[in-house]
Amino acid sequence: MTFISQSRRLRETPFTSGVVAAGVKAYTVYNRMLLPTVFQDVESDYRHLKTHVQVWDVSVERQVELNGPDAARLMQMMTPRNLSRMQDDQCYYVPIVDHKGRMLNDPVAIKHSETRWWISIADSDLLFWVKGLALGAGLDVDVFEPDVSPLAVQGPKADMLMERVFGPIVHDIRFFRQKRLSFNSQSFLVARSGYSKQGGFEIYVEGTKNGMPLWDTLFMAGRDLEVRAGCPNLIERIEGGLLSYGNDMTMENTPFECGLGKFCNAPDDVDYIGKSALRAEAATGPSRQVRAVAIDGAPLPPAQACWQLHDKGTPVGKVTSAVWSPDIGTNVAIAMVEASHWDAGRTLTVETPKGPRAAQVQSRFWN
Ligand code: THG
Repeated sequence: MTFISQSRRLRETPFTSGVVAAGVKAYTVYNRMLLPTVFQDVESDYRHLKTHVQVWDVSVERQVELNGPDAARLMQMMTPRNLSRMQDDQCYYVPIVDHKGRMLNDPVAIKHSETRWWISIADSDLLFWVKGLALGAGLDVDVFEPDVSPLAVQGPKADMLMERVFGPIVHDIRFFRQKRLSFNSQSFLVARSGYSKQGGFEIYVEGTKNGMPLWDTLFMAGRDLEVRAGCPNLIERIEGGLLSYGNDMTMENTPFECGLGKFCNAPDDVDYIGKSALRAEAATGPSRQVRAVAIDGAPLPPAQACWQLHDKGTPVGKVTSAVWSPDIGTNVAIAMVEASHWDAGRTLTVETPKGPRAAQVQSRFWN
């Protein structure tokens, strides 16, 4: 057993004391911060998430704020998703691509107004790209990381818990919409979103000092709901097909390869970085794409590196995330599969740390 040394570079979050008191057992590093990955064990965390309600410290979802007259223009420059009809209370899942149409990040964009946006980033240093674009294009916009830390409330009882803390207004927040709700003498942006398929909210906590009072209130209010500290769950997110930047996609992949083609919908008259590359790929279709894959046999350990997929020795892709699912009763996986072999029902072979296994390409994920 080895440990990660703490230092200023590996940042604490406003909720670190709560996470530690709740008995966090493992972390990963994400945006140079600690992201909890296990509280009890991955399977009991999973069962609890699907049954009750959890509070997650997802401060690692750092915000890049765009603030100024050119904010909306800068936002549309960076994504192939059509932002022209986005309302001031909406959140959009947006591919962010480079000039070759390759994924730099897959964040959630939050629109406060035409002149103020947050980009809630996945694990890559998007701030540098955004600052560089604003400077290079001579745009009138400030780009910075504000003191904002998302706290997610996820699970079937999330609405009940949130109502107790913020009032019945929470029921009026639709999927991927947000409202500003008051708590003590503050107000926080609250969205119906989160990195699980169990439903719930994300509270964008502004001000580090405001973190623990909200955390403590949620736990007190949710005692009889069996609220627990939790975190994005590997089993639940693979079943649901929620992609993880750096794992299931990298800077090598395009949005079409990631199955995010439906978010490449900007009309012809809108310009954005990577447009010509993405239009060319839209015409031919991608040569490989993300697929749900079921892997036969006994429970597999989580994938630490890609596992090669092949068809009688011919390489046809790779498994990028995999884990045993107690509910499905098989190993569930996310893979990047070549077009020649991506049809549902195909049986391939995957080279796992436990040896070769049969792997069936699925028509969709498991939710
Ligand atoms: N919430 C917020 N920020 C985030 C994440 C989040 N930043 C990092 C990471 N997660 C970004 N990646 C994702 C991946 C999937 C989703 C959100 C962010 C997601 N997808 C839904 C789905 O696939 O069913 C809905 C997508 C849609 O239809 O718009 O929620 O979780 N704040």
